[in-house]
Amino acid sequence: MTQSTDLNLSIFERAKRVIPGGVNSPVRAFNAVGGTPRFVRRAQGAYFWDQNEQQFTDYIGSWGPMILGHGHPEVLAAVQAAALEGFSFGAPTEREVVLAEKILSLMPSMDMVRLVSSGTEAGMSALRLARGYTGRNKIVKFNGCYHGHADALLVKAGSGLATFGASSSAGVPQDVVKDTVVLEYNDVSQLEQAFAQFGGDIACVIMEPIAGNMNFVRASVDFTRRIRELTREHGALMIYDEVMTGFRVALGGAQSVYAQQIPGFEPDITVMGKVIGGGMPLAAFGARRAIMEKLSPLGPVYQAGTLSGNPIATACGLRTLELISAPGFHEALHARTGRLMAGLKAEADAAGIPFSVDHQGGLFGFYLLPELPATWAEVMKTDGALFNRFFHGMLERGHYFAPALYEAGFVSAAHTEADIDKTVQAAREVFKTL
Ligand code: KE4
Repeated sequence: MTQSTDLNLSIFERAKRVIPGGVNSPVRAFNAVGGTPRFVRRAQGAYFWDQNEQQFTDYIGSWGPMILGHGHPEVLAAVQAAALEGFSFGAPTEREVVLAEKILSLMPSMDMVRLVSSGTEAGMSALRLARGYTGRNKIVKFNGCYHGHADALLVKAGSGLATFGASSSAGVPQDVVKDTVVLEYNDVSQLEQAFAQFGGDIACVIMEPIAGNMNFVRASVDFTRRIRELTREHGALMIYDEVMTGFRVALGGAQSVYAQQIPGFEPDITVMGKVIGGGMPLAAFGARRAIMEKLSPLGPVYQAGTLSGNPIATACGLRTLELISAPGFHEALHARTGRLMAGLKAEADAAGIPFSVDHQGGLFGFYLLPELPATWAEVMKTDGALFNRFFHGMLERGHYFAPALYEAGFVSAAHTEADIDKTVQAAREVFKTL
């Protein structure tokens, strides 16, 4: 295809004149991998078609929401019916209650939940709630974990032990991040030192249970257990950011997976998003009643939103959660994702390419590394140029993976074994070119 006939390129040039970078979220710009982003014209099932009408097998699925695949007929019907009743009221609706009850039935660590419109909003609100509940200011996050772009969370790892983070974005004053401590993920000794140093001042520890923003790095059981023990011991709250993992790695989220290995495990606050909106703007955070009742209008922690609990988004999310609650849904999704991982690994091994894989339910990660990494620094040992050649080789053949080596991948219930096998076949060809 020549540059002049590439309709993605022409719309991208036009977009860049009116939208910063031509995109409404940075990762979409392909800056990490180079080349022209594919502008999606429409999507259905496991596929989308770009401006040139090229078909792609979609392993991003809107970064997680599209767990049923695009355009599931029953979800579509629910959205269409809701739209006919009205778009937004700024007043409570029954369906918000039904959705809240459904979420709580799937995650028993929570008694109450508040619906919002994005994962960022949910994470930001959860932090404020933890600070309001404990009366403390310090928060702990981990290098490589992303929890949305709220100011206090835009922090890069300081050098040395538990130094307070330095702002990672222009426009975020150092004063705003002075109470944010950044530690190494999976580093138990650093965690223990931080709590020994200022445990009594820590409001919360926020973590991704499986770090999908490092592609796919599992928190070790020991690390998870120590966070739970130390937060309890020092009166801090454990915030589990399940925006990506929630209802995707298992029906009960990552907390249900870790509870199998840590008897009685549950976080204090859970942050959710993506799947619970089914592709519409909807996210949430929840906790035990004693914590949630600190929230306005009951308590002193303010939190609000014009479109919170939007009636069309709740219809989309509720139908999605109902459908993925079907018996065996996540087991089948785990097996399907495993087929992809095993296939890619076998082809990489046959081609002598260093390759490691991991997955849980419909979330997966692969690394052009011989062993699975456990920290951000290890993830970044990946040969970026090699990854980019793999990414573009697959893209040219119509298989759409995350355009960055530190992003996760997503399989939906719409991906058939034949789809997976075609992707593996394409990888066989691409590995030979690396
Ligand atoms: P949103 O504000 O993008 O809805 O959610 C923020 C968020 C919070 N927590 C976790 C664990 C997340 O993964 C995210 C958002 N994930 C990215 C993908 N790495 C969304 C893609 C994007 O930023 O465009």
